[in-house]
This record gives sequence, structure tokens and C-alpha cells, in this order.
Amino acid sequence: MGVDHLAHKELLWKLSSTYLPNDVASLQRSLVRHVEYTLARRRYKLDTSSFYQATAHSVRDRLIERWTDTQQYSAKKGAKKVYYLSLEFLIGRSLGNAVSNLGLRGAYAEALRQIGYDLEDIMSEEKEPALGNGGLGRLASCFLDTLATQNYPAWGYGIRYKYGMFEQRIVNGKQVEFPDYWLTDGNPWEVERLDVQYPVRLFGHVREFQDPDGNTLYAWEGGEVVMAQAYDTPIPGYGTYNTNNMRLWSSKPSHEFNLASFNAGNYYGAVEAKERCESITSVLYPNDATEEGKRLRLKQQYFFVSATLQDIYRRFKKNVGRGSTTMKNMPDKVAIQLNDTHPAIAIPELMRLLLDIERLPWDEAWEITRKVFAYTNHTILPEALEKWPVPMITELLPRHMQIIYEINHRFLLEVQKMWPNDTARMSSMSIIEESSPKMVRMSNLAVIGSHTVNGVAMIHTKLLKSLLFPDFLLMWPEKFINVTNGVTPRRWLLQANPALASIYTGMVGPGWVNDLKRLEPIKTMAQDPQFRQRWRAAKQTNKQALAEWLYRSMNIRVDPNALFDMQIKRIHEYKRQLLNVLGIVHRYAEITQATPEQRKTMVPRVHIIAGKAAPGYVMAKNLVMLVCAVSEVVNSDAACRDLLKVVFVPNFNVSLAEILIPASDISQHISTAGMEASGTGNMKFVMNGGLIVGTMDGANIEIEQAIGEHNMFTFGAKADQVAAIRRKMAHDPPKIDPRLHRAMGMIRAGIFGKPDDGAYNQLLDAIDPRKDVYLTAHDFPSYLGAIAEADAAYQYEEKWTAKCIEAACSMWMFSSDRTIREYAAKIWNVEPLPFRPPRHHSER
Ligand code: 475
Repeated sequence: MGVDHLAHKELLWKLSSTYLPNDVASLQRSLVRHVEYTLARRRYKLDTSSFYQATAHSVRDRLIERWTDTQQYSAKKGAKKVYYLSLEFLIGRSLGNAVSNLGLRGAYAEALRQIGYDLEDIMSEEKEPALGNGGLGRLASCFLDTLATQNYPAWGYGIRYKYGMFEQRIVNGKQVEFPDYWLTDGNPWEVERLDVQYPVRLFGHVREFQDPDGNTLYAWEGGEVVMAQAYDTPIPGYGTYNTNNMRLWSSKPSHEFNLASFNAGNYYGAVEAKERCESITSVLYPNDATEEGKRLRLKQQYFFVSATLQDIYRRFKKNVGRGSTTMKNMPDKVAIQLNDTHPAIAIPELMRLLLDIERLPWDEAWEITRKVFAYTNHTILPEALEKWPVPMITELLPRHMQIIYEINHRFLLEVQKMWPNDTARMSSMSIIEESSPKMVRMSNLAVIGSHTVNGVAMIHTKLLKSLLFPDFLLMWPEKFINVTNGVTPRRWLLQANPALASIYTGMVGPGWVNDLKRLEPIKTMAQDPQFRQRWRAAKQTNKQALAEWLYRSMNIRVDPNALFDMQIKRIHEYKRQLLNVLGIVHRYAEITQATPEQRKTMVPRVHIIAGKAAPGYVMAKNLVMLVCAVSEVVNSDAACRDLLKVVFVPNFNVSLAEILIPASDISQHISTAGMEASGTGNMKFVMNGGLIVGTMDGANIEIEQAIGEHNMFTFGAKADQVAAIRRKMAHDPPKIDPRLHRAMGMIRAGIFGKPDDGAYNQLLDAIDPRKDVYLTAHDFPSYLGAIAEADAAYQYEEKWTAKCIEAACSMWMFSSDRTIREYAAKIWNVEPLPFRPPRHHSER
């Protein structure tokens, strides 16, 4: 009865090493097969939304081949992997990105066209997962795209929130939040890995005991255990076979949980408890850069960190014992990047695994931990720095609290050695803030437990060193480095702006998509009138498309020949959307008072503002109200008809950004100097042939260096002047600019309505020249100066175009490809691991 294992294996191998064909006819067969067998529909006229599902599944099949091959290859090679831990990923839509990265856009478009469907229409059926707030989450997704494109073995880890970023609607002129249940139609891009689940403990107690050698050991026991369920999404690279993985965790009740509570006879109580398990991953916290201190948020952070570390640990342990690998080699195989402090609880969690499970001595465990972690800071705003009450951590994670205290104790001994009896320094560097209740400062923990800490733009890193961590800098000068942010040219040029992309490809071939330096030579073409003409035509195409979109979806008509000015980002006082609105109100006043002669010299403008306000952020919501009210009044005033339109576009997200950015002439990045860590929208706009009105803040500074001062309209106080200006205004209030005075007067007078909650007065009171924290009043005159310069420059069409060309083609360093190469070299010490596809694959 000999079972022929060899024969089975051989047959299996043969069956599974075939690859899907990608010619047009085969793609069509695959589409129809998915309609019939995945959607279970037949011989019906299908709407585009069903055909979206079928197309997505067909593309997914092709992704899966590359994905499983890549993962198997990197496991076999045992290469060092990067793990990017982030509570947020703003991935945007996947279909367009996938067909483009697979090199199958043309084939799918043709396959669909022949059966009566349009790929673009189908793509717009996709609901984007909005699993992030803003810049930090979008950066994480740009990084995943680059990591795959450059063949780095890298995984993203995060949370699969059931409800993503809320949907913003404007109802009676105000922001109203609606739940974003993005999974209604299923999610064809993910694979639920039922074989990848981990238990995660919460609450409970710590038991101390002795091992046979008399060493004291600790075990975390009791409490409740929930399960983390893995959902994987393939992340394809562009122009490579490599396909990485993004693993998101969803919470569900554990088996023990079920048994224990149901056996206790409390049926309803047991069901409620189960519901509570699932609530851990139910909703994304919609606060961008403000810390809320909510217990559920801490649960989310630990839940995701615990599952992730168990997963990484299991993968690494497969190598331990193989050859000479021991736990000490973990840093040779594992690099973990903490995307801000949100996953910083991973530091004591890894310590716990090494101490309590692996039973390593403290020093050994600590050395491993420090070599594994690196931390990126994304903001120096004090209200964003995470702190957790000691009692809360003690209750939820008792063993971690002990470990944090021990880390702190040993760290403070070092401080004491370096600065004997310097209690002030001691208390500012301590992980524990001696307040009541005591608080755990997650940023101090992250700095102490990481080998490298980086800021995200030059000025931000400088401020990080001088304002946030000056003492840590003295202690560990080499720990702090800068890695300026970047954005992926795949989504933000190739996909979002086909008109410009085809000009580039026509000039230098398709290689620029993975190597933006190749655009540099095009700069000289700025002198060629014919080339400028083509460039303008591309911009015009995009503006026309946006104008049509605005008409279709908002019933607003704008003139595509007007200057399109955009400020699209989260609403924040420090980002100063108010400065923009005051500028618009000023322009409105000028228009209504202008003589016919003066009108002729004015530049027709369309002002677009978009962005979400955190639900509890009153000032931000007031601002949204004001923009909507100004737009109502301005757009219905005959005096403005051909000169000014103001549009607030609701529900700003990645897909909307892809429509807006390529159509902009000017974009505004006008934060109070020193407050915007980097900004990444600024990079996207310039790459797409728009110019910036901006302050000397974040990456604006480096962008200006790259594109030249003459190609940027800068204004406002510099970062190193801000503190002195603030100090001075309190006792010596500056005179208010008369134009600002008039604009504020118009708003206060009720020209844009008088909300009964005094919302507008609240906004204006905050820029009183005596307590103008964000320097809005202070910077107003120079802001108007920069806007006027931009208007003047826009009137010389040829020169303007030349500026745009020069700027756009100087942007290579703001590709996330450059950014990731720096992370790889300076922080992770990882190498690309390209997987060469099997021969029969490439032959098809
Ligand atoms: C900066 N988000 C941008 C971008 O580096 C920068 C904070 C707490 C909770 C949830 N979300 C946050 C941020 O702090 C954030 O998005 N920061 C942004 O990171 C990428 O370009 O200047 O504000």
C-alpha cells in the first residue's frame, strides 16, 4: 500500500506552477468567469459596479501569483525585513494602481472596451479605504508603494478599522460627520488569513515566581484574551515582479472568552462581552495631531502591536536554531519602524517577550530591543504628544507598566551619571511625568528604546533636536537624523496626471516613473515655446476635467481659464486656512469696489478649499462654516461673476486629491513657521506643474532650494522669529493692517451671515493682534504681497509656464524612492531583494 508522496508532490507542483495568461482574450475570459463564479451572476446586463467587482477579482488573481512568489522567495532567502508599524494607512483606490503597477492597464482597458465597459468608469466605482487621518497615513502608503517598487522585503502592519475616517458632508453650511462603513460591498483586495490568528491579553495581573536556579521571573496572567485576525493586502511594485504585504488586524472574541462567559450562565453578559472584543478595531480615531487619551485607543494600539510582534517573532523564530542563529540575531533580520509614537508600546512588549517568554537577562533583551526599533516623529505640536495615565496602563497592561518603570529606572541612572543631581533634567527626561495622575510620555519611551529617531524635513529635525529632545541629543548625538518625506510618483503623477505623464514619457521614455532624476533635462525645454504650449495644454486638460467634475458633482460652474488656487488638507489653526479666507474676503471687497478699468487688471480666480475638521475641534468646524458662507455670498454676487469663485469641496480624500492636484496653478502651504513638520501635499502640487504660495516651513524650505527662489511665492515670519514676535505682541500690540481690519469688519458685520453661536467672532477673536498665536494678523500683509506676486506672474503666460516646467522637473528628491533609500541605508540596513519571475511567466 505504498503511498507515493513523491508522485503527489510532483503532480501538485505541476498543477500549481502555471501562471495566468494576460492577453486581451484571456483577460476577458477571466472577467466573465468572475462574473459567473465569484459574483454568481449570469446572462444579466451588469452595471458598472458589478463589473468593478469582477475586474478587481481578475486583477487580484494576477497580484496573488506575484505576491505568493515574492513572499516564498524572501522566506527562503531569510533576508532582513522591514516592518512598518502604523496605526494609519491611507491607501486610496487599488484598481488603477494595481493594473498600472502590473503593466496591464492597456490590456484591461482594451479587454473591457470590447465588451462595452470603460476602465476609468469602472475604477471610479471603487470605494477607497480611508484608514487614516491625513499626512502621516498617506506617507505610510507612499512608503509601501516605494518599498515594493524598489524590491525591499517589507511589510506594513496596521489595523483593519471597520469604520474609517468619517465621511464629511455639508448640511446647512456646516460639517456633519457620517460613518464610513467602507466594507459594505466587500473588499476584493484583501485575503482573510484564517490560519493567522493570535491571542492578545488585556487586564489581568502579574505573578512573580522563582525558577529552579532561584531567578525571579514574571508571568502576566488572567484578564481577558481577544483574538487578532490577519487580513492581508498585496502591495505590488511598479515595473517589478516583487509584491509586498500589508497585514491589518481585526479583533474578535477568543474561544476561551466564549466558553468562560457562556458557562457562567450569564448569556446576555457574555454576548455583550463578545461585542466589546469586536469594538477594539471598530473605528479610527479622527483626531489629526491631537491626543485624546481614550482607553479604547490604548487598547487599539496594544492590540495591534501585540499581534504584530507575535507575528514577526514567529517568523524570526523559524530561523533560530537553524545554523548559528540565536535570539541575538533578531536585529540582523528584523527592522521595525514606529510611525510616530502610536505603536511605541511595542518597545516594552518586545522586552516582555524576550524577558518572560524567552527568559533572556535584561541587558541582553534591552540590547536586542534597541537595535530593532527606530522612531519617526511627525509633529512637535505639544497637544499631539502622546501621554497615557499610569493608572490606565497599570490596569490594562500591568506587566508593561512594570517594564516601563524598569526601563526608566535604568535610564535615569545613566542620566544621573552624566548629570549628577540635576533634578530638572532628570524630571524632563524621565518617561514618567510626575503629574497627578502620573503620565507615561510615549515620545521619551520611543527615543530611549530606539536606535534612531528621525524628523521628516530639515527644519522639523532641527526643531525636534532643539525644542523637544535637547537633553537626549546631548546624551546620544548620533541617534537623531533627518529623512525628508517624499511621495510616490506612481500614484501622484503617472496615475493622477496622465496628460503630464505622457509628455514625460514622450520626452525621456517611461523610466522616469521609477527615477525622477530623469526629468531634470526637461528643464531646458522651458525655453522652448512649442514645449510650453504642450505643457499648458496638459494643464488645461486637467483644469477642464476638474471644472466638469465640479459641475457634475456640485453643480458649480467655474471657468477653466481662471487661476485655480487650492488649499486642501486637514483643517487646523496652525495650517491657517483662516489666513486664506481673510485673503479671499479682501479680494471680494476689492472686486466690489473696483472701477471697470481696475477690473480688467484683476486675475480671475477659482479658490478651492477642502479638508476635514476633527469632530470635536470647534475652531476647525467654525472655519468650515465660514468658508461655506463666503462661497455662498461670493458665488451669487454678480460683481464677482467672471473674477472670483470660492468652492469648499466636501469629503476630501485620496481620490479627490488625485482629481484636484493636477488641476492646480497655485496651492497654499501657509502654516505658521515651525509648525508644519513637513507637508507632503506641497510636493505633489509642484510635481504636477503647480506653484506654491507658502511660508518658510516644513518641506517648503527644501522645495524652494530645489526649484529656485524665483519659482516660489514665499512670505511671513521665519521660524526663528516666531517666539519673539509672540512675546512682543502681548505688551506692545502691533497696529492692525487696514485691509485686514476691513475684511474682519465685513465678517463681523454679518455679510456672510451671523451664526447664533458666534462662530465667526470666535475665529476672529483668536487673531486679535495681542494674542495672535498663529501670527495670522502678523503675516497678513506679507501674505497679500505673495498672492499679488503670484497674480502678477500668472499674467505672463509664457514665463509662468517656464516656471512650472522648471519647478516640476527639479523635484526628484521629493520622490519617496529617495526617501526610502535613505531609510534603508541610514536606519534599517536592508538591501533590495528582487525576485526574478520564472521564465515561462515572462514568455507569456
Ligand atoms: C504632519 N497625525 C505633516 C506628515 O510626515 C507631515 C497624529 C495623532 C493621531 C493621528 N494622526 C496624527 C499626524 O501627526 C500627522 O499626520 N502629521 C503629519 O505627518 C508626514 O508631512 O507635516 O503634520
